[in-house]
Formats: sequence, structure tokens, C-alpha cells
Amino acid sequence: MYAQMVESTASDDDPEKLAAFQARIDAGEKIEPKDWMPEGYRKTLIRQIGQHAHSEIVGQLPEGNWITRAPTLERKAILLAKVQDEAGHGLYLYCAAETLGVSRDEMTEMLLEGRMKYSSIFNYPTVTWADIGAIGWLVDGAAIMNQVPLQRTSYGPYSRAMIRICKEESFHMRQGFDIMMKMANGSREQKRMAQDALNRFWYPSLMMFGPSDGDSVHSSQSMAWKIKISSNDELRQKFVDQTVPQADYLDLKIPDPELKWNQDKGGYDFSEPDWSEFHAVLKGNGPCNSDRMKARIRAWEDGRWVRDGLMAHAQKKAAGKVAAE
Ligand code: BYC
Repeated sequence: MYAQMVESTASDDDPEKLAAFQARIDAGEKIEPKDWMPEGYRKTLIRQIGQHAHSEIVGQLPEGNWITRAPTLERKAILLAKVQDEAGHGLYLYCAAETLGVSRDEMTEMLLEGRMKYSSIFNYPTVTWADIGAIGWLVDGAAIMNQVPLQRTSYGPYSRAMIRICKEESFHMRQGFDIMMKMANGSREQKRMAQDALNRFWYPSLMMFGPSDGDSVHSSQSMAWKIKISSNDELRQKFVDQTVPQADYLDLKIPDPELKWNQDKGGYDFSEPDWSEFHAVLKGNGPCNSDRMKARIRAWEDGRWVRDGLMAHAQKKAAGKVAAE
């Protein structure tokens, strides 16, 4: 279906239509599913929203790893709710992408065949309970930094999904920071675990914003179309500026000897992540890539009978063979 859709709209990109479309974007109008849009706009949205949806679903795995081992019943209930929220975010985003003419099954197949990505961050393991704190604080913190501007993205269904997701992400970040506060103010061993989690998650969190602006393939066109509102480096800088005082409050040390306040720019100078590690993770060679993909493939295969059953039910219902509920 996706391939057909791409073919049927490819000839539509004439200069007048493109100019009128850009004028709508520049005027701050939202683009809705039935509106005309350039093929590149549609494809970019499918890529970005689909990648984002996959990230929410794959993102359940590192945290799900700790549900059975959360230190208290209360922490377990909170973590369970958070992981369920991520599934919900995935669903809102898949639904937003479906309005562009691609099905959830097609997007899942693209992910499983390696034709679509998910966020690099979820290829790192969660080895201690403090990692769950670090994910909430840093990973959800980075996600919020990226997603708050996306509430103003030009595509209506994406923008509306982001508004709802951001509300929940704020709660997620608070729960992560709360775990970090407990750990950082706990025993020496707990504080050591909190510092260790920060050491391991700091640079992978900086990588979440994508390559630096000079190396970002899609940023300039995506920003012109207001699919992206801010550049990768702008968001990374804001994230560092927001997070350093929080680390100070926790009495934890950001693992960057070059980190220092720069009065002239009104922000921190900081070290770039190791981009060769980032590219290796994107190519599938991070610490957990193969585990994550195996888990998604198994879930897809194990869930086949449910999808088949639901489809059979829907077909029977459409044919009037099942009483309406
Ligand atoms: N990981 O030209 P660029 C979450 C790829 S999860 C993997 O700058 P763009 C959460 C990029 O796709 C957060 N790939 O690209 C869930 C492109 O490759 P392709 C998810 C990355 O799209 C559970 C290439 O590198 N959030 O919230 O303009 C628990 C060149 O990059 C990454 C989103 O997805 C990466 N980190 O900018 C807790 C937000 N970075 O596609 C939290 C929406 C770059 O050409 N997405 N690449 O093969 C975006 O804002 C943008 O897509 C990005 C990248 C900033 C990620």
C-alpha cells in the first residue's frame, strides 16, 4: 500500500503547489491528512513518526527488565505504569503515521527487516536499579526536550499526539529524578550506583538528539517544513544546560572534564559524544541491538494468532455474521 501511495503522488510535486504548501507552513497552519502535501514531506513524517513510535515500543524493553526486581511494591507499580504509558505513546504515534497512508504492520515489518530505525539509546543495557532512575531523569528528560517543540510541528496528527505524550513524559522524568534523589542520598553503595548510572547514560543521552548540525542529513529540510522545530545541536545544548544544575543538586558529577560554564554564550561548553560509537550503534553493533531485535521479532511472531483472530472477527462482523456489541 505504501509503495503504491508513493508512486501515485510522486508526480504532484509541481512548483506552484509546493509554493502554496510552503506558504501554509510559514503561516503556521497545520497540515491535515487529506490536504495535499509533497511526497518528501509525507515520507519524512513517516520516517520520523515511525522511528519515534518504534522507539517507544523498544524503549519498554530496558525498563521492563526491572519490573520484577523493583525494590518496593510502590516502585514496581510506578514502573509498570510508566512502561504501559510507553506502549500507549507508541500507539498514538503509529496512529498518527497511519494517517499518512502506511499501516502499522508495514512499519513493524520495516523495523524488523532493518529498514526503519529506533532510538540509539535503547541499545544500552540497564544493569542496576539506578539505571531506571537515570533513564527517567536523562532519557525521558532528553525526550521531553526534543518533544516539547514538536507539539508545534506542522503535521496536525503528530502535533496532537505530542501534546498528550509530553504530559506523560513530564511525570516519567519526575519519577526518574525521584529514584536518583533516593539513591544519591542513600548509602555509599547506592550513591556509587547512581554515579555509575550517570556515567554510563550521559553520552548515550546526548546522542539521542542525533548527529551534530553539520552532519545532520535531514535537519534543514525538516526545519523548513516545520517537521522539526529546533536543530539537533540546539536541543543538545538546552539539555546540557538544564541537566547540569540537576546533577549538582544530586551531588553527582557529569562525566565530562571539559564541562564548564561559558558566560559569553550563556550555556555550558561540553564534550561531544563519541560519534563513531553512535554510528556503530546505528549500524546494529551496540551492546543490546541484537537482543532488542530478537525480542521484537519474537513478540511479532507470538502475537500473530491474536492479529489473525482479530482480523477474522472484524471480517465476520463486516459481513454481518457477528452480532454487534
Ligand atoms: N537514534 O539527519 P538526522 C522516547 C538517524 S524515545 C537512531 O539528524 P533527523 C522514550 C536519523 O534517523 C525518543 N537514529 O535525522 C521512549 C537519520 O537516519 P535515517 C524518540 C538516529 O530525523 C521510551 C540519521 O541518523 N524520539 O521518547 O532529522 C522511554 C541522520 O540524522 C538518531 C524521537 O524519535 C538516534 N538517536 O533527526 C523513554 C523524536 N539520531 O532515518 C523515552 C522524533 C539520528 O535517514 N525524532 N538518527 O536512516 C526526531 O526528532 C529526529 O528524528 C531525530 C533525528 C532528532 C532523532
